[in-house]
Formats: sequence, structure tokens, C-alpha cells
Amino acid sequence: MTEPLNGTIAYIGIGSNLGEPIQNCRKAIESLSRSKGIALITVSSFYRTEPVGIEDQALFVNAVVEIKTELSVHRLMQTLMAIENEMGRIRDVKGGSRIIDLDLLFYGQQVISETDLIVPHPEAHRRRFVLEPLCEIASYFIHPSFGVSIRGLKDRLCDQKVVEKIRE
Ligand code: PH2
Ligand code: MG
Ligand code: MG
Repeated sequence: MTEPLNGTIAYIGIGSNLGEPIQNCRKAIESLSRSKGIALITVSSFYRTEPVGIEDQALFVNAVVEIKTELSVHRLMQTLMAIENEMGRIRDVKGGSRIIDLDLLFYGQQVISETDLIVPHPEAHRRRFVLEPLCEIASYFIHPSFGVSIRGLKDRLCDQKVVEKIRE
């Protein structure tokens, strides 16, 4: 059970293109919901998406979840990385295939620029595989660096990669 708690609204991007991607995404969401200091609020549909960057790899499954968290942004990042590691994530080729990827997209309206932590995620506003699921659950959310809503960003997207909702 997710207990109601005070805290910050954050959005997490979820992706997988190795093994059983849908199962991997479900498992990661389950782990997130059981993590201390995190309450799961909304889960988007799952989307089958063309790979961005390294194009010669399997299609991804992507989703976005909204959470409320009492964790500091650094603790939240540690939690995301711990879930990736528990699920057997191997960090080899940057942008390559992965069993699970948990990206912190937004942490409230905070803008953070540190050597090992950049929030909002620097690519979030350019990626259809992020903005389509995010728009489904938080079209009104304002990108804190640009002052534009998720709906507005999605409408201005250049990324023409295929992003298709999975009907389950
Ligand atoms: N993640 C990447 C690189 N490319 N492409 C899609 N479709 N989905 C992803 O999650 C993704 C990607 C690096 O994190
Ligand atoms: Mg990523
Ligand atoms: Mg990542």
C-alpha cells in the first residue's frame, strides 16, 4: 500500500529493451511503489517506441510515473539507481540496450545543475517517448526551465520517431 505523504511531486521515465521489456517495466514500478518515502500516484500507459540515438537496437517499452516523495533529490536518485542495479542493469555502452532505465525527469519545479545531477532531465523536452506518456498523465505540468506545459512541448516536438501506445 502507498501511504499518503507530504513531499515533492516527481516524474520518472521508465524504459527497457532487453529480455521482457513490459515485465521489466512492471517490476520496476512495483519496486518504486514499495520504496521507503515514495508514494506512487499515477502510471501512464506503456508505449512501444523506436530507439533514439543508437538506432540499431531493439524497440523500447517506455512509460512515465508520477510519484510523491519525501526523499531529497539525491536520495531519490540513489533509490532509482539501486532498483536498476537490483534488476541487473549493466552499464556499458552509453545509450545502448538496457534491462531497465529509471530517469528522473522532474523533481517539483526544481532546476539543478551539478556535475552528477541535472534536473530537469536535459533530453526530456526533446523526446517523444517521454512527452507522449507524460502528456497522458500530466499535460498541465510546467517545465521549470522553459515555462511551457508538457502539452505545449509535445505539440512543438521535432522528434518524429514512432511512439505507439500498447493496448493491453
Ligand atoms: N533511452 C535512451 C536512448 N534511446 N530510445 C527509446 N525509444 N527509449 C528510451 O528509453 C531510450 C532511447 C537512453 O536512456
Ligand atoms: Mg534514459
Ligand atoms: Mg538513465
